[in-house]
Amino acid sequence: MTSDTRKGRLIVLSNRLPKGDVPAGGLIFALHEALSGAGGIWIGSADPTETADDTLTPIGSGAYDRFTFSLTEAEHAGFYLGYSNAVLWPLFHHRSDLMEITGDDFDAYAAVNARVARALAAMLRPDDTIWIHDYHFLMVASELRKLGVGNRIGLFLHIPFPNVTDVLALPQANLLAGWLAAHDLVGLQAQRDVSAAFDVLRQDGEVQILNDGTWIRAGRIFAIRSFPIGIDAEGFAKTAAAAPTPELLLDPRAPLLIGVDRLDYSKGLVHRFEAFGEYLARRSDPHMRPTFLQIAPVSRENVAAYQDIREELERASGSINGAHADLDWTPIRYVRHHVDRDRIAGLYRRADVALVTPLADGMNLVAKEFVAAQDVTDPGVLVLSHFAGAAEQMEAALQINPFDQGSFAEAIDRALTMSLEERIERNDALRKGVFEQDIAWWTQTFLNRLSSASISYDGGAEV
Ligand code: ADQ
Repeated sequence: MTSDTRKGRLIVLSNRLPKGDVPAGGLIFALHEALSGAGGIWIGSADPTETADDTLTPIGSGAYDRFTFSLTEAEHAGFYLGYSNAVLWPLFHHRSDLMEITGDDFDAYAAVNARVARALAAMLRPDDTIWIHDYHFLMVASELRKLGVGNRIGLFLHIPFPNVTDVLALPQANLLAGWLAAHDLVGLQAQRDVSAAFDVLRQDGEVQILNDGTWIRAGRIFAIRSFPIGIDAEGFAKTAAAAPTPELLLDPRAPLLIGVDRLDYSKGLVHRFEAFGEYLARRSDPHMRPTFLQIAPVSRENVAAYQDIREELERASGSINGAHADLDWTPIRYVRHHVDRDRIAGLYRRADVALVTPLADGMNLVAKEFVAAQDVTDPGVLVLSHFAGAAEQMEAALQINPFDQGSFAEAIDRALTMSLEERIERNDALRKGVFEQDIAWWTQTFLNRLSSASISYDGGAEV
């Protein structure tokens, strides 16, 4: 891994930021490390209050300083629950049918983005680098440019990029190219996202592609590339190896499948439950009685589409268990609360199969965590959807189409009956990628690319 070549402070903007101890592993820890290296600032959102203004509130300092920007309850509803999570999130996950478009929500989004930009501009030094995270802040860079800020600005989008026809469903579709072009570097998870972004940019009359593959709009050159996010593979592997055997009240030899997701319609949970039901109905070995443990804590409960998915899932698990359960066997165990990382790591290691089968997902870190957690001498099998960004890197997984229930069910059967030799071969190949392109690799690759004087092109991807 190359070291960070950036000069000056790093300023990170993300909706969430650590308000207390920084958790080991994961994105938050990687950003904490990057900030600790050169010193810098981390800005995130405060809990909503009655009034809001342009000042940033310090919430802690050390190797770097942490601040929050303020927002009112109404802005939280419009900026966060509304435009971010009920417009951009469904749109970028190819679910424009779930968008709840209101002009007020966009106004709140624009106002919060503009306020964050003003607050940021007031503290900037000329050699600071700004790293913006995710869809909550698509307009911050263009607001900063309007204020005359010439600093390097990078954006990393953790979710998929919508295709060109999806984007037409956004009332602000004509503004998107301008928002992107205000950055120096836009990082996306997968090469397919880069292709989608290129298609969208080509629709904009003012954007031109340059010979080196960068883009120019209104005199500004910018680049769009993929930087597939990784995990703290070493740390996670150690946690999994040290985790106590999970208390599942299962026969230790009974096959266990696991799913770990936020409860979100993009994660394909209903399709997954139904495919497992179909597998049970026509499994090759009727004596095999596997248990599928799905951990899916509720998220974004104030957005209507999230209440619907919760009800659908409860119906699906009830009917599958109703059809197949026995006195000593519950085929689906559905846990709706948060489970500690250590226990999740131990469950991954105990599991024979992981079902990571989203309908759309930027990357999906669970796929990588499952691989890192395995015992290399007797590993489990990763069943992975083509629609997770991780599918581009994880070719050795058993890849499936979650919309095709029959072949999905067959893949579950195949995973549960796979030979030790094939499991080891696949796991070794997956492990190599997960350990080489880990979270530290991702942070450094993005920041080095952002700081390099001439952003060059060699195919649109870092891999
Ligand atoms: P998420 O949609 O949150 O992230 P994911 O990548 O799977 O999805 O990350 C979830 C993280 O939370 C994992 O570390 C997982 O272990 C943990 N987690 C999930 N369910 C949990 C549970 N029930 N209990 C405890 N922990 C749980 C977004 C994008 C992804 C992208 C990431 C990072 O949607 O596509 O991979 O950001 O860029």
